Amino acid sequence: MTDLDMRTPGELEAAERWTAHNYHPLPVVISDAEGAWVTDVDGRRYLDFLAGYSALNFGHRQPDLIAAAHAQLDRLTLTSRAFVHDQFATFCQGLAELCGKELVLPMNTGAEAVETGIKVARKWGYQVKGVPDGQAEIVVADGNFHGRTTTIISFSTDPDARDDFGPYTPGFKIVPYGDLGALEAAVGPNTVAVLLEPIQGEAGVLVPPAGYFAGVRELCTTENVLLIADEIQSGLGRTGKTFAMEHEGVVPDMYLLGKALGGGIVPVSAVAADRSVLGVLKPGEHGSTFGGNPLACAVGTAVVRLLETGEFQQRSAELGARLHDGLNALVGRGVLAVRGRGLWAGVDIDPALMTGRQAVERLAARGVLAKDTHGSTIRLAPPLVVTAEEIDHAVAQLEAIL
Ligand code: IF1
Repeated sequence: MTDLDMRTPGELEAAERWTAHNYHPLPVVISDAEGAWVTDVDGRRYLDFLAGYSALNFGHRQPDLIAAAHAQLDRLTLTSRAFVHDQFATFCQGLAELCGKELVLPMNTGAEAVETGIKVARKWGYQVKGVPDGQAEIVVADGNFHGRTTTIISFSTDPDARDDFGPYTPGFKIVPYGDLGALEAAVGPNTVAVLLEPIQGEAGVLVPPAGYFAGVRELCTTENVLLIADEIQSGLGRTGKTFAMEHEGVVPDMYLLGKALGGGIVPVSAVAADRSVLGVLKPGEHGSTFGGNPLACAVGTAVVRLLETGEFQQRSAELGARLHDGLNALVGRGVLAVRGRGLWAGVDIDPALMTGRQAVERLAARGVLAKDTHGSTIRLAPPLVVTAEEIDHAVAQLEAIL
């Protein structure tokens, strides 16, 4: 029992009583938040170094985003796509231009963007590439995390995400992440797409070898295969660039976006691609009740405006260097390895010292919120509004628990 367990028993017990146990949350009950800080029901403050798994890149309740949401709430919140609304084109154009793509298809959750990308790639394969019907193959990487739907977990290599959810969707090949040779061997005449995270988040913030994605890009171009980048967690400033793929100098055929696109306020996700790809969809072939709703578009447009300045990307690059310098100073002093880019780090703690869960419990007791991934690895991903002093403070707490 850490002294965390003694806190806020009432709320914890009620949550435990009335919900399915598909999570094992830290015993922290949050009631307020602003910027990089959250406050629990007892008034204790924590630095948020998870940021909603990168859904809170702009910090809690970023003023421009909240203002956009408030204004839209007082005008119009939902029309369905049976009609158009006055926020729709502005959002889709702004996002398409941010991505350098011709079209955008708005959805809600990341998994929906991934599912949309899979469906579009398959239809493109049949109608444009000429793959025989029902034979489309998509290559993915082991250690992937792309969401929790039955098709997506069909190609997961994580037993917790996959076991007992069969029968599984066919049409996927799994290759080692970062292994270009294995990918080349897996691509065949029926391959319609390669689906990859530019940096694997859940796997422990794994950055592939330099040159890997340049090779993937060349392979996909040569073999007429769509390169789909799942930037749902890595994108929108997290790694110091608008898209993590930019570090590799690579432009994918399709961006899958989510999390921070909704500013930490509403679920907003999207697929961005050129007409030659997204143009395969005709009316009635795909959709969503809330996809592209007025509130989502108003917030999404405000997010695009924040990203257009380049300020958040710059902060992530500069402060990310400070974070990684601080973490690397702990290697050999309880930390085995540090990975990541920008304000995103995976930290392997010596298993002899503690598990990842124990580490994040001890960090929480010292006022820093983070999340373990697997084993003794924790991920650190603060909002991009975090200050240098707050980064130093968080690193100092990690040093203290080691
Ligand atoms: C949970 C993980 C992170 C994602 C990438 C698609 C999605 C995600 C690269 C789906 C979502 C979330 C899901 C959330 C925890 C979190 C997570 F631990 F599950 F794996 F971030 F690493 N592509 N990741 O990271 O987006 O449908 O959730 O909006 O399921 O516990 P979503």
